[in-house]
Amino acid sequence: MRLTAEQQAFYREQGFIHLPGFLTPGEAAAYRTEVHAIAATTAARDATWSSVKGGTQLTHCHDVQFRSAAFTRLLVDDRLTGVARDIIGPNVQLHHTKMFVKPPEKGSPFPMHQDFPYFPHRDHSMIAVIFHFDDAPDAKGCLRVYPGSHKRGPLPFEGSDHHLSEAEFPLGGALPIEAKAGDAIFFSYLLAHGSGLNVSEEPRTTLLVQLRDPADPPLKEGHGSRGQGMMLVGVDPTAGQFAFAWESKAA
Ligand SMILES: O=C(O)CCC(=O)C(=O)O
Repeated sequence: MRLTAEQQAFYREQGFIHLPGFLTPGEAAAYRTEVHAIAATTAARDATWSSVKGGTQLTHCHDVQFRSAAFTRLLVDDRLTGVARDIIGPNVQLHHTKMFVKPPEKGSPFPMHQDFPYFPHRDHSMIAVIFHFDDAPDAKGCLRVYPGSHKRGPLPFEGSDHHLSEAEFPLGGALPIEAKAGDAIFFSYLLAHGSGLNVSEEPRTTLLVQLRDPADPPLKEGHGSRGQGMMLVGVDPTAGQFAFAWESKAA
C-alpha cells in the first residue's frame, strides 16, 4: 500500500492520515485476540498517566513482537512499510511498539501531548502508527488530534508527564478520529494528540508502532526498547560496527 500524492499532501498539511480498512476484518480480529492474550499475562500492566485521576485503567505492554510472532510479521508488512516510506523516506527503522487495551467503562484517557518530549530527534522524522483492532467510536475514547499542530514544532509542556496546556489544547476541542476495526492512523510525533475515556461497554484495543529515519539521531537517550533499530525497510546508512549484546550495558 502506498499513499497517493493527495494523501501525502494531506499528511504534510494536517500531520496525520487516517486509512480506513488498512487491515482486513479477519486480520484485525486475529490481532485483537493476540493483544488480549498478552493482556491476560503478567507482561501487561496499568499505564494510566499519573495526572489522570478517578480510578481508570489502561492495560499496556511494550515490545509486543517479543511476545507474539504475529506482531513481528505486522512490522514488516508491505502495507505498513509502504506508507511509512511515503512519509519518512526510503529507510524506515523501528523505535518501539506498545499495545493498549482501554477496558470498558473505565478505560483511561490520554491527556493532550506531543510524543516529541519523550524521545526527541534532530529532524523530527518520528511517526506513530495506531492500528485499531476493534471499533473505536468517540464513546470508546478514540484518538483526538489538533490538525496542523505539528507545524508549530515542539510546544511547551507541563509537568513530568509532558502534557500540553489544557487551556490551549482542551481534549474536548480536538478532532475525534473515530475508527473501525482494521483502520490505521499515521501521525507525526509533533502532532498534538490525546484520547478520551472509554465509557462504552467494550474494550478499545490498539497497537501503536513508532518509526523513524535511521539517519535522524536522538537528541537524548533513555527511551530504548527491545528491537529498537531494526530496519523494517531500506538500509541504515549510518550503521557502523555493532557491539555484541553482552558487551553493551544497555543491551
Ligand atoms: O491510544 C491512544 O489513545 C493514544 C496513545 C498515545 O497518545 C501515545 O501512546 O502517545
